[in-house]
Amino acid sequence: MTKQEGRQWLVIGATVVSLLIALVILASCGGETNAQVSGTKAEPMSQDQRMDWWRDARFGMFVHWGVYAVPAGTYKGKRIDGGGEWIMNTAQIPVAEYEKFAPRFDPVGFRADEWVRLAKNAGMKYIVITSKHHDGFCLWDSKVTDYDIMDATPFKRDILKELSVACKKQGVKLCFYHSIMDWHHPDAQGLSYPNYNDGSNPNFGRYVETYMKPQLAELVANYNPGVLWFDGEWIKDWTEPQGKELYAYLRTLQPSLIINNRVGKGRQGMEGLTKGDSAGDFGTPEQQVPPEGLPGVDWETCMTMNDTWGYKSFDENWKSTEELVRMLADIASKGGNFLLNVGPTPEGLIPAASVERLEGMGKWMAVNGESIHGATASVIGRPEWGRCTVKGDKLYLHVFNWPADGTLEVPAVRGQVQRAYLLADKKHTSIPVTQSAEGLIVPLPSQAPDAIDSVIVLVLKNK
Ligand code: FHN
Repeated sequence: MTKQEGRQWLVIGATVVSLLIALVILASCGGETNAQVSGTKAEPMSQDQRMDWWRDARFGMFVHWGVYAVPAGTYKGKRIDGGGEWIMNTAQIPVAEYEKFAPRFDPVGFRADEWVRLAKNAGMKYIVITSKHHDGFCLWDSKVTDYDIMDATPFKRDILKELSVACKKQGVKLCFYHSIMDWHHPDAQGLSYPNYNDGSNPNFGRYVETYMKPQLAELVANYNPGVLWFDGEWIKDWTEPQGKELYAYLRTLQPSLIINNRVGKGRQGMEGLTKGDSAGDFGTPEQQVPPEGLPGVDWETCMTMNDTWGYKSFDENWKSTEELVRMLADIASKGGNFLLNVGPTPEGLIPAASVERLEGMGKWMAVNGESIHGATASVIGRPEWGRCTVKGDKLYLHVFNWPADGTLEVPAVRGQVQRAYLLADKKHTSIPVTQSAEGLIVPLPSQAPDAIDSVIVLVLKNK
């Protein structure tokens, strides 16, 4: 029997085993696909219980990393447009040619603990890393392919394993971005590549059942991710019924798993919000923030720090720390999460410009993090001086533009203000707030505590 035939029997065996495991879990949950199995008793887990940590987190790190970091945006002397992670398709690199980047991917500078500490110190509560992007290369030791970090590179270390250990140690949730589209696999878009969207592959179902689902079962079983962040769902081969089936299957593997709305076909382009009853737990606006808050809707904006998701050596169009802090406050004031991207280098380092911005955000979060973590949407709209977030009996006024005349006019709030203070003032010295016809007048010191976003706390008599 050849290695390939042996692997096929192995894959079929793996599929049967994963389906049997799913059936056993399903049976033990009494058919509850949404149940938390602990011990012998299935405890139902509501959507709110599952989403609780995610809604509290508000801020996460996106990591786009893979063999595309080796060319770093340049191929045959030409700089490519668009994302560095798209270089294979953008430069129309043949599969066999692109595979040659894998033996050159040897990120000896990678230190999982350092990445996790950088995210945690920035105030990020979770990390979403590309387990597999559209190019099909896998960042973990997969049993169903050799096109992975263990078999195709000199590095031979399981990056996802090392990150899962570091995240567990530091109390950060590890999550995976996983592309449904796969330009490498012959049963997926590898057959018609570089045309990845002609929906022509009669074997796509085999790719889903004997490759994609066993890989997802590996990721869930071996690393227990908090979120599976799907992407590449827009291809003709993939359908909403398949998305719903995959969502239900994954829920049987891990009842607490959170899954984004790109598991199905429900997102409305880059606006990312879900239409109708399509599958997924949260909406995924990309490179944009919804103009208004969306009461009762779970959503997360994903954003690059420069213009690329995957590393490009020459992309220096960085957003400022000020812009990123205010974006975080804006998103939280609308009830959303912020997933901010880094694109590590082929050596395994997070670019210095990204580190600088994350450290700057961390400095602000160290003083003001309580106004973001666990906060919900504004109850006073979007005042022209800044934003507002809410948590329990507190309103957090994020003042971007400090009033020159020393008084801040705040729209009327429901409930009586018990006291007010500057969040940066460790003594919480009371500020005398007075009522006006339009709302509240808050007298302020001439100097803003923070040039980017100074937070004033209004404590209400009740929630
Ligand atoms: O094609 C991908 C792209 O490379 C990147 O991963 C973004 C980030 O979410 N998603 C897709 C573009 O919408």
